[in-house]
Amino acid sequence: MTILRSNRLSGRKAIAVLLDPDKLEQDGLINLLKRTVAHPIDFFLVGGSLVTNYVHKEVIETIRRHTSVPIILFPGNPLHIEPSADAILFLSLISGRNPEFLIGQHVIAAPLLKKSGLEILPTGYMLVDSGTQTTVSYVSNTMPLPHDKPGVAACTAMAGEMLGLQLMYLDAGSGARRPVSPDMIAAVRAAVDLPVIVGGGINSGEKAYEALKAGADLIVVGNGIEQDPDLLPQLSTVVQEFNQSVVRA
Ligand code: 1GP
Repeated sequence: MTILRSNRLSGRKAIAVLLDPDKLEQDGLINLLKRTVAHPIDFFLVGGSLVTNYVHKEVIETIRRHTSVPIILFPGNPLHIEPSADAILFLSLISGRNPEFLIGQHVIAAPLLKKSGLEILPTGYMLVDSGTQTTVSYVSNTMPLPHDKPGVAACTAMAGEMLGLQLMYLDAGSGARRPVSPDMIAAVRAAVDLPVIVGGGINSGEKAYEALKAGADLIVVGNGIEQDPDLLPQLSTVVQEFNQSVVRA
């Protein structure tokens, strides 16, 4: 995923659509995949905190049949490793203080990942309070970063970068009522030289624009597109417009 690093340097923006294998229904997925031809995206993220079916492989096969968009796993735990994807976000939950999600699960996953052939993307994962408790905060038994403390997020990201993490992911949580604030995105962007991923509650073109303008290099959208497939063209256009201005500059 060197593209993410070169995007960070060039100022180009990217969008990923998050597919939660638990919520997918085959016809809806195929329609969405077909629409990404006319309304391009950069990545599919596949995963969720709780996955209750053995469908990762099937979902990945379906994506491959219809598009050539790279597929990145967004795992909730080592059970979600599926070698047929392209890459995996190797998440260290640095907003929390639960050793299981900072290093414990990683030890369990490491030998399988080594054999998998997946590209490993060491990622500092920061949950940000969105007003209600999220599944991932509950399952990981961690407290999210306070919504209005961009300085704490910036210091957390700096420490993550110093530890060698290569991507930073600010996540307000799936279906968050309020996304990560532009102030926090800007503070993290200024604090590290790494690509910054932002997700959770981005369910309109305006929110996508705000996140990108504040400094997100990659936005992740799940629920918004699940609930309204017509959001895809809007979001794809917002990203393309940003990138046209980069080319012009
Ligand atoms: C959640 O960042 C992702 O982990 C996406 O969130 O489903 O709210 O878009 P949404």
